[in-house]
Amino acid sequence: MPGTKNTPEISIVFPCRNEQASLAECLEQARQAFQQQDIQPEIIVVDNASTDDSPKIAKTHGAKLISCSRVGYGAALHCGILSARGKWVAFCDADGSYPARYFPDMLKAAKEANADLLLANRLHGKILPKAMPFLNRYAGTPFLSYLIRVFFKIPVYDCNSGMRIINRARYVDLPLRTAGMEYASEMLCLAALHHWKYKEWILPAFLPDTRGGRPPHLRRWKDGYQHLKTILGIFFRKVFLKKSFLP
Ligand SMILES: Nc1nc2c(ncn2[C@@H]2O[C@H](COP(=O)(O)OP(=O)(O)O)[C@@H](O)[C@H]2O)c(=O)[nH]1
Ligand SMILES: [Mg+2]
Repeated sequence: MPGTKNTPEISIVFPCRNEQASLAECLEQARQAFQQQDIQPEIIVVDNASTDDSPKIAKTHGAKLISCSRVGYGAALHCGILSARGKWVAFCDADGSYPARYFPDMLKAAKEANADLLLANRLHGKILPKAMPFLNRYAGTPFLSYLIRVFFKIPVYDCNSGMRIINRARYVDLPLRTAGMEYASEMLCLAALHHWKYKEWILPAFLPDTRGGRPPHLRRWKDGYQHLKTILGIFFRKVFLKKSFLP
């Protein structure tokens, strides 16, 4: 059976900060979807800053709870992925916006394509009303994705998608530095420089989050600027400072 306790076929990492309203459903969806395929995933919740019941919920639902000394979306994911043991590592938000039940389909697609990184593209799939702000959907994400395509020659069309599957063995070589939301773009730029096999998979449905009343972690302008700075910064260091970014 793929995915024994010691060597899981896949680990699933949920970065989590105050997601008590949605976390349990994410964990159960992921587990049940893989159980139907007879796969036992390792499930990890990285929670370093919650003030609500998220850590308790993670434990109750059998997830491995990890803390990370650096705060931020990127820092949390980086800690979680490095501590994962699966051959593949999948991750998505714990706010209910990405249906975790699609992970087995993504794993199948990643294997078929022999991909190092498979990204769930939301913009080419169905986006339910209120799931994504207008500016993010029609301006920010398409523009940043365009820059990554042009500068790094990798077919990225939804650089802000937080639902991905990666080959863990290759991940450890990426010189990732960012701790915030811009980690999403940094990973793509570095994956291109490391000649990863990159594939996008169309997400059938991107949903309005179910995080209840908590305010969003994403600050549109500040985080958008950080994405831009990260993309241009890597490009500048590569082209003008001749940095290789390879191990
Ligand atoms: N552990 C941890 N998780 C975080 C942090 N910031 C955001 N997250 C989680 O990262 C995911 C993405 O954040 P979210 O607010 O949904 O961002 P958005 O989807 O870009 O609006 C969610 O599951 C958050 O709970 C953080 O500082 N630490
Ligand atoms: Mg989210």
